[in-house]
Amino acid sequence: MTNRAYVIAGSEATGGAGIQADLKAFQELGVYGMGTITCIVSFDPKNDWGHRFVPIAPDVIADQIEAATSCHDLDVVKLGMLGTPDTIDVVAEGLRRQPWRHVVLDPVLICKGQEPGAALDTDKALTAQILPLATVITPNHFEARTLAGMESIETVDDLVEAARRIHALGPRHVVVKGGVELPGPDAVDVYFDGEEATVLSAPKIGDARVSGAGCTFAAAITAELAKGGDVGRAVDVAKAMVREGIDQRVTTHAPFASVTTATPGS
Ligand code: PXL
Repeated sequence: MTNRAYVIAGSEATGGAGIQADLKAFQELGVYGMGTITCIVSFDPKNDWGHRFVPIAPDVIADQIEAATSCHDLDVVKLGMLGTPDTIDVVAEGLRRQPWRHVVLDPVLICKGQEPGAALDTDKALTAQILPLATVITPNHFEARTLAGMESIETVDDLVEAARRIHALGPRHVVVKGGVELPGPDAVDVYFDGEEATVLSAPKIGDARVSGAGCTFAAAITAELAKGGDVGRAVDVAKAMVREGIDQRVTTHAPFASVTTATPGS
C-alpha cells in the first residue's frame, strides 16, 4: 500500500521552506505527497531579502483541493502558510468536506521579514476557523506567545504553560518549539497530549534561525502519521530529522541558511 500525505501551503521559491520543503520531507520519509499552493513567496535580494507575497485566488485553491481529494483517498493533511483571511476561508471549507484522521497545523502567522502587524487579521481567522479542525499544532516561539496570549516565554515551564493554553483552544496534540529564541544551550520542544507534557531537549546547533526548519518539522510529523505512527513517535522522528537537517544546512546568498531534508544517519 502506498502511504499518501497531503500538504496545503505556500511556495517559497528558494526551496528552503514552504511546500518545496514539505514535499521533500514526505519523499525522504517514503510517503507519496501531493500539494495545494496557497500563495507564492519570493524573497527580494534587492530589498534586504524581504518577502514578496502573492496570494493565489480562492477559486484556484478550491480547484486544487478538489483535484487532490478527488484523486486520492486522504486522511492526513498538513497546513502550512495560508497567508490571508480569504485563503483561510476557502481552506477551512475544503477541509470540512471530508473527515480527517489528522490535520497537522504549522500556524505560520508570519514568515521571516514580514511586519508583525500584517499577521493580525490572518491570526484571528486562523484561530477562529482552522484551530478547531487541527489535531496537531506546531507553533514556534513567536506563534506560541501569540496563540497562548503570553507576553514572554523564557523557560521550559513557560513552554509547558503555552502548550496547555493552546491545547485549550482545540488541538488534541500541541508541540511548542522553543527554537533559538528560548534562552539556554538547548533546543527545547514541549509535546502536550492533553494529559502529559513531554520535554524534548537537544543541544542547540548554532544560534541562528534556519529557514524551513518549522516546515520540515510539521511535514515530517505528517508523513509519519500517514504511515500509521502515533503522534509521540512522529514528533521524535521529526525532531531527529530537523536536527540533522540543521546540521547539514545549505548556506545561501541570503543572510540565512536553509534546512536540508536529511534523514538521521543518511
Ligand atoms: O518558514 C515559514 C514559511 C512557510 N511557508 C512559506 C514561507 C515561509 C518563510 O519564508 O515563505 C511559503
